[in-house]
Amino acid sequence: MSQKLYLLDYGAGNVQSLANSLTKLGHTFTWINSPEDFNQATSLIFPGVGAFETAVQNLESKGLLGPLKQYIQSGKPYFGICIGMQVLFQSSTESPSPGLDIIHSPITRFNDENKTVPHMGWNAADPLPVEGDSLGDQTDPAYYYFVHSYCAKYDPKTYPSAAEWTFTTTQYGDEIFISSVRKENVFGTQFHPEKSGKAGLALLDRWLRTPESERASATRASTPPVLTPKSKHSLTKRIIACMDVRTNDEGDLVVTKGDQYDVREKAPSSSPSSSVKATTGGAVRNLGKPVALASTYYNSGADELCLLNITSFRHSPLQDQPMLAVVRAAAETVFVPLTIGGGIKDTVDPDGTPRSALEVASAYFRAGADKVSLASEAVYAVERLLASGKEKGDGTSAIETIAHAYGRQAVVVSIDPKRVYVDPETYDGPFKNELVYGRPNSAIEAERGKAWWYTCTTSGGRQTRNLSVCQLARGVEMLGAGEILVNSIDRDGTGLGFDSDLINLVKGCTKVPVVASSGAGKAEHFLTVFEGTDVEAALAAGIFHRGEVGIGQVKECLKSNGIAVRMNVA
Ligand code: 1PR
Repeated sequence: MSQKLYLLDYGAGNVQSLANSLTKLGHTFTWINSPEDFNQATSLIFPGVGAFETAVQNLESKGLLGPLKQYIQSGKPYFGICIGMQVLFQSSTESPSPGLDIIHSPITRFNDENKTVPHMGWNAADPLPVEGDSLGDQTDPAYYYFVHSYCAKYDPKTYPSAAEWTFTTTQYGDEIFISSVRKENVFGTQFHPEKSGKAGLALLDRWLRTPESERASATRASTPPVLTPKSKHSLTKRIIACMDVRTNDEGDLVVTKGDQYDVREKAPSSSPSSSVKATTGGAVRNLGKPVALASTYYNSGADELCLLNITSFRHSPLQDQPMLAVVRAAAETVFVPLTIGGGIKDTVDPDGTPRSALEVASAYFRAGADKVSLASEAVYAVERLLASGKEKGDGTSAIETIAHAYGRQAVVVSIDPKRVYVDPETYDGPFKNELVYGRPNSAIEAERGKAWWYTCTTSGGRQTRNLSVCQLARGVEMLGAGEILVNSIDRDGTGLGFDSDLINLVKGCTKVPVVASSGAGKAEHFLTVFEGTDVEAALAAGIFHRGEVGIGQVKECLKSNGIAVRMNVA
């Protein structure tokens, strides 16, 4: 009998990426639309993205939770991804709703005392031996993309049931957790194979090409071993390529790149005098087409991609939004995480239909985005939070509504800070505890002997607010952001290197992962930022777009200096 592959979508999160992966691999599938569809399926994949509670509640409200459990218990092959694996467990401390209790152990939160949470990025999956299982033949651990705050602990003494199911384990900080389960007809991964580049696609393909009878009969080999944490985990530093997208003067959507956020060519002044400085105001720089560049960066080993709609501070309706088409097309060829930013806010369509920020974000997730990034709205939300004097938001901000539905790991806050230089002798303002002092021997002349604090801006640097980066970082974490992208208007496009003072300042205020951005001019700048700060990822735009430095070159430089990166992506 030929395979009838079904996919389960409970309506929250990026399931499009899995669909795109399967199409790329040449597998056909049908979506589960009703409880009856489970009877037709001979294989089922559940790409659970988002938050445990939303997943369980949505499945329940659609009448799919019971049939899902019956399907799994019927012995037909099942592949659960992320939340699709977690629902197999008894419970999750993320949610009062119980899981399916097929594995009698809880899902609990990572300890964030000594590490950032969520666990986000590429980490190794170390196989435990499974007898007679071709999926277990892999000897080298492969790197896969993880993004989660909750996990099943691998601890055979406390959780013997979960250990029995364990197929691979992964270490984050000093915690060892179950990164995939495999028993009889069930396979589940905490990581996202559909977002794990070629290694992930190969894993999906192997499962789908293994005869269904074999997939339905995996057995464990022996008593699960007790594992002790290694001195260092294998989570790699991420290298991200960012594309600033806007319409140029001819009306085409292009990737552009500014110097300190000015994306127009420098037009020489009409004055013949050489003493007159060049002025701005030329054409919008065009560095390529977003979808083609995204595909190039994926193939050259980028660990993540970021697409920013940089003119979204203008009216940015959801209806006929051109960035949605860009995301849809990029997601067909890119199988690493995609972050989309710009315009994630309440808006009104041309026909007068109001669209909430959550609706806008949902449209991007459905198109194939894995994370959305908010800049201006995040500043306004923190300003409201501080004005309220409360320790917690009222649940209505875009950060809160999106994090509630999709999980905080899906919400990035992009900060656009600018330096405010002050006289350290006389400055007595509210940000004196956040002052940064330029090193006397700084290579950047303008910094020597100066002091400054970092203010937040909105609308792509056009409006300066009386809010510091530390206030913003603390505030957005409180509201539910899962990652902070730290740009620098002073360094953007300068090639002078990342602003490590700024990154360390933000890092010191938050427990969520931080991405360093702005100023990369050579491969060694990535090394400097990873050696000089604890940042989890570094992002660049100009040097990649202009072909001055390749992603592979950056990774070679990091690897040869002992920084863990994901190599061998071909
Ligand atoms: O306010 O939520 O609609 O989001 C708008 C988004 O667009 C923000 O994330 C903001 O950073 C971005 N943005 C707005 N205007 C610009 C601009 O350049 N005129 N781009 C802009 C910001 C900064 C980085 C850049 C790095 C690396 N670009 O994304 O890629 O600085 O550059 P480099 O390696 O060449 O130095 P909202």
